[in-house]
Amino acid sequence: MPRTALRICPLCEATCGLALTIDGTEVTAARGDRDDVFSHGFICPKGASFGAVDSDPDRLRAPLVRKDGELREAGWEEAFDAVAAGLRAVADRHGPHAVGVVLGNPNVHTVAGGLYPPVLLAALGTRSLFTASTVDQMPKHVSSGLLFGDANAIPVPDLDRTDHLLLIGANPLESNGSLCTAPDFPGRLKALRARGGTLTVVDPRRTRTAKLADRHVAIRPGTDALLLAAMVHVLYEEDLVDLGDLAPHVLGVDEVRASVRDFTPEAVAAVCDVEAGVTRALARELAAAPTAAVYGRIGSCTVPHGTLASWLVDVLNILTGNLDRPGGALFPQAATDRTPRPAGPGRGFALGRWASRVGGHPEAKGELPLSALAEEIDTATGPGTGTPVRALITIAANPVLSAPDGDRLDKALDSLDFMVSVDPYLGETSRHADVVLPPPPPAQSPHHDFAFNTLAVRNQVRYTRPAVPLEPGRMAETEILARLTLAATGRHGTDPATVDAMVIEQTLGKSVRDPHSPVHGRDPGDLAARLTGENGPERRLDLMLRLGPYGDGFGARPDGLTLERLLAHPHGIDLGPLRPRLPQPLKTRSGKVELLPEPIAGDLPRLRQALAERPAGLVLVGRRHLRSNNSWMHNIPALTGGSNRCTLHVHPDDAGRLGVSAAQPVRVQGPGGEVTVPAEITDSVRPGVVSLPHGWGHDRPGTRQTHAATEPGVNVNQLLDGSLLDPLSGNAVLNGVPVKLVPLPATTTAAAAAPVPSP
Ligand SMILES: Nc1nc2c(c(=O)[nH]1)N[C@H]1C(S)=C(S)[C@@H](COP(=O)(O)OP(=O)(O)OC[C@H]3O[C@@H](n4cnc5c(=O)[nH]c(N)nc54)[C@H](O)[C@@H]3O)O[C@H]1N2
Ligand SMILES: Nc1nc2c(c(=O)[nH]1)N[C@H]1C(S)=C(S)[C@@H](COP(=O)(O)OP(=O)(O)OC[C@H]3O[C@@H](n4cnc5c(=O)[nH]c(N)nc54)[C@H](O)[C@@H]3O)O[C@H]1N2
Ligand code: SF4
Ligand SMILES: [Mo]
Repeated sequence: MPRTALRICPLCEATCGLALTIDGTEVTAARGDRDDVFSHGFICPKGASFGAVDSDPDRLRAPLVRKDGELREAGWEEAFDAVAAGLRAVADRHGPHAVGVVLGNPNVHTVAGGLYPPVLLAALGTRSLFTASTVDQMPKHVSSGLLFGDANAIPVPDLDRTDHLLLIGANPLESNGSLCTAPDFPGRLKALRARGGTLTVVDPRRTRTAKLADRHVAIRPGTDALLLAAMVHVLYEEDLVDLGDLAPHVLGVDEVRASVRDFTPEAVAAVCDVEAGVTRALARELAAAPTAAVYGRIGSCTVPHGTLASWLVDVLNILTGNLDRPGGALFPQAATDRTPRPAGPGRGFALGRWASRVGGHPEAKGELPLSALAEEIDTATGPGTGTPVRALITIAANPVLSAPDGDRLDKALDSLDFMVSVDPYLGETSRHADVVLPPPPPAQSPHHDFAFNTLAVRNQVRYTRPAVPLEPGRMAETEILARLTLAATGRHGTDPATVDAMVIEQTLGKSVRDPHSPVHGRDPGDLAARLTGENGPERRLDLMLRLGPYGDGFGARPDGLTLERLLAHPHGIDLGPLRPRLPQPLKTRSGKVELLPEPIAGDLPRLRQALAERPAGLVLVGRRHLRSNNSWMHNIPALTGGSNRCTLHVHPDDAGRLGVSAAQPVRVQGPGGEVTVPAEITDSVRPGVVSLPHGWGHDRPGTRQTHAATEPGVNVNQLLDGSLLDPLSGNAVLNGVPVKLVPLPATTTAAAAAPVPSP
């Protein structure tokens, strides 16, 4: 008899509740859970394909260990023996920084990724940490760190109550939203318009989101910081600055006025290709709206002035009094957040506490740029001290496709002394590993959104246990990461439960000493004994919930949250709309919002220089497709084909000028390399801009993603050489990259294309 099980979808940031139909151990259908307190039944094609994603026959079933150059199936004991030997040899010989760690995107979509990487990193003591954040949202972390003193204090647009939304470089109709967790983002945008609100979209492409907008501004890629600075200029010039209730919490309002003096709408018009009148209208509309929110995403972050653009997004929210008020942009409060401490000065946010060895890139949030991973492996000497990365741990990461210059990284990975990948697939990156540790498919894993609940448009909490028991021979990803931590740190063979016990003991030890904690002065041993849950990860979730802002404080607030209470609410618990929280979230040294932090002021001259730039030629931007997800979902037949293809979007004017016709192969040349790809002629890109999606290029030998290999596409990141970065955050520049096009004869296939001179 088929049964139903609930499971939060891990496939994008929207975190929809799914109702899975399960026959035996197989997921035969997935629909939206209508009773889910947050998603109310919404589902997209990826969620509807949960069963196909879960049962993909190419998923690895057992660990792989390299013997005589070949990866072969092995038992878990043997695999962890190899991990312990491989990692310890490098750490003992070359020191902790010679062991690198790469954390990829799916870590924010798993319980394991939320709980164990911090323990692993603390145990390793390595500074060689690289994550997907530096090809994504690091500029936002840096600007939040500088403005609010906390890199994770990211204001979220109050989608359901705002009167005016200004959306910059985001396409939630395809992506379903990012750094703004909102199941049915499209429906929420439609509701905004239906209640008389306005939607403005700034994007070089006329996306499905742009088509929904009242106004679409097709800006020249990479120039948003100039547009936003000009909007700030207009607010001052036309006396539209009005902080309202925020005023007592903000320092630096006059300093910002002076800092944007040069950025008049007229001065930025030619660079941005946005008429001065439009820029003024954008600023006036923002100031006039009863409530408004400015929200920027990928197109505002993965550009040369990513941190400045991210900063200006919040400067606009602040100067119009929209930060921290309903209908504006607010700080969510998740159930597993730490108990809020009383407001007051904090330790502030430090940037560049150390630098990368070869390129001298400053760390941000303890991370080095993913763009610099290859050089940290393949370059023996550099201005910094220390040794190259000789061993690598990758968890849920595929940087060979997602980071700049995969060919160089490919070679670098081959030269490592040892590499271990925690990954369900033998993919472009994991194929280099000496040991691959495959996590179980999602139906066999629990789910809770540690990260996304801190970015959600409504406070709520949900937890789903595995929908299907672990298959024989499988190991939970939580246990894989606990064992990996032990193996990497010389405690191989220890019971993995000791990792959770240690975290619980340390957390409780700190809490009972903290006068602001609800458990101040209590006995940590007694508290630990009260934790419920079937296993270590569940007890840790119980601990976080009970110590959190809605928690029962182990009896201090008897009606508060516990894991038991959450389990009694399988569709989740609604914790209400976002509420104003300032000044509590601020952790700057002043205890205020610091509107013009020194590193930002120091980067403004670079933006001033950009006023004079007039890029001739074509620039490249990316795009996402609703039925795709970064680099690992092209192996699911139900999610590929149709318009989900790796083609180069070219505007008809450019196609005419260059002699490119539909479906014709075109060689695209960038600073780091070239790819050959079929053209798709469409006026959805503005003239002067071409667009290629990322995550393709599944034609490397040694992978096992059979369906993906039949339509491999090309790796857009091969056009980059990794040298283009936003200097403050180390974020890769992935959009607005200059490229050249060479049309090739229609019969040319990508593999057979021979070099021809550039025009
Ligand atoms: N040109 C260009 N490049 C981009 C982007 C862009 O817009 N343009 N976007 C960037 C962004 S925003 C991001 S986040 C990065 C993403 O880049 P990565 O962080 O490298 O993420 P993915 O490409 O999604 O690859 C995820 C890996 O995790 C594995 N995986 C899937 N599920 C699980 C699981 O449950 N557990 C484990 N352990 N592994 C799992 C997959 O098999 C795959 O190997 O790409 C970036 N690259
Ligand atoms: N279907 C699907 N959903 C996903 C993903 C996926 O791969 N597929 N990936 C997930 C991940 S990891 C993330 S981070 C999010 C990202 O979520 P979004 O930020 O919404 O990502 P995109 O859809 O790439 O939208 C970025 C938009 O920026 C535009 N753009 C490019 N350059 C510029 C510029 O210089 N200025 C401006 N103003 N716009 C520019 C592009 O044309 C594009 O439409 O999506 C997540 N959801
Ligand atoms: S929108 Fe995202 S979370 Fe919701 S069903 Fe689709 S992939 Fe899953
Ligand atoms: Mo991302």
